[in-house]
Amino acid sequence: MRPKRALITGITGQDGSFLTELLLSKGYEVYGVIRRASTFNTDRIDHLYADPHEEGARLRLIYGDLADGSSLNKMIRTIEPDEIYNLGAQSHVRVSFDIPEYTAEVTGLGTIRLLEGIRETGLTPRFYQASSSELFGNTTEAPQNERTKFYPRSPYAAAKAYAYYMTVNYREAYGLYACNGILFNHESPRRGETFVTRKITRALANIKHGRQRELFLGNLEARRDWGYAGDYVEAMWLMMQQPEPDDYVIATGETHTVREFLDEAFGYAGLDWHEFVKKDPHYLRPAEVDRLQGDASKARERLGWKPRVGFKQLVKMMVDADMARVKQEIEGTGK
Ligand code: NAP
Ligand code: F7E
Repeated sequence: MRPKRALITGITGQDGSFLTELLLSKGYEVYGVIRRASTFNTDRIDHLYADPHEEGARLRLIYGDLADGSSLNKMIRTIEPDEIYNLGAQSHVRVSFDIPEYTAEVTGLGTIRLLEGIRETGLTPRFYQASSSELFGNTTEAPQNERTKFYPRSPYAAAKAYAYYMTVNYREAYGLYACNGILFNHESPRRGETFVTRKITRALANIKHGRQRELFLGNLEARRDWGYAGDYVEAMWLMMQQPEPDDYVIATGETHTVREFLDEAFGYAGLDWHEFVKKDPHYLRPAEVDRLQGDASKARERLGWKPRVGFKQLVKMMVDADMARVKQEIEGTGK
């Protein structure tokens, strides 16, 4: 029997790298979609990548794009995956206000291109859609669960809402095993540098080592339910192993402000953030999501999933990793 095959879009991103590690550890063959870029963009998965000609190499990277349906169709037809994880997206909420049309194209329509690709081939891979707590947006209900009404507050969230409903629709209309993981914010040392947690821990490490004096931020009062990405990819996999497809909220149940993240991170490094942080309206959003807090009881009961890493541990992990990285850079360059 051949090993299970997974196709992952967004493999070069934070979640793609953790999911690839998990699936390889479970014996899967992993096929990852990468975009052509003018510089290398595979640093998060380079440690996993073996020479494609090497016998037994179980991670393969293929050029494609969520904006290019023909590349996706060809991949599905030739790879014949058992599971498809759609993690690819223009995933930055603030940036989605600057490039709303492109965000809709990739984050929204990219999903329908994959779903149609599956339908046209007549294959029956299981399908995971990376849905987001941003769907809840301006809701007044707390905590949010699978029954909470959506109220998207950005082009990103509106594109994710379209993708969410198309995933449900293909499940109901065509009997596809398709599920939405409605994941609340999840972070790690591999988090993109422009998301607020990583922006803070990276700047903190530079400040501590005398390489930066100021950190410019937007709204410090926003509340998020921050978990650890390594825990959350396990939930993705579990959703894909059930007798029936369904949608699940994945969250820690705790909520903290950006200000509390600053307290925890700078406090851990023995610094007072008030001396370094400056407000910059550039980082405010035309419409903000003020408060998110998830209720993952359904995932706990049906999937047996629960988060292992708590808020303080997550902050420490990210600060330690950025401190180590900056130290290494300084030792390497002498600056
Ligand atoms: P990320 O680090 O920003 O990674 C996004 C990935 O999408 C990258 O691999 C990127 O490739 C790829 N991508 C972008 N445009 C693409 C296109 N046109 N065609 C194909 N691939 C494209 O995001 P993440 O944090 O890992 O999140 C993974 C998914 O979960 C995303 O869909 C995100 O919206 C969603 N989500 C994230 C969170 C969170 O807190 N992290 C929570 C809920 C949902 P390049 O490397 O080439 O740019
Ligand atoms: O912002 C505030 C900002 O960009 C968090 C994506 O993975 O999670 C992520 O979206 C909060 C917001 O994440 C800065 O206004 C203050 O209230 O880290 P973020 P996000 O917008 O919650 C969801 C679940 C996703 O699905 C998305 O893909 O922090 N904030 N000052 C700032 N945010 C940023 N980025 N930069 C600042 O300077």
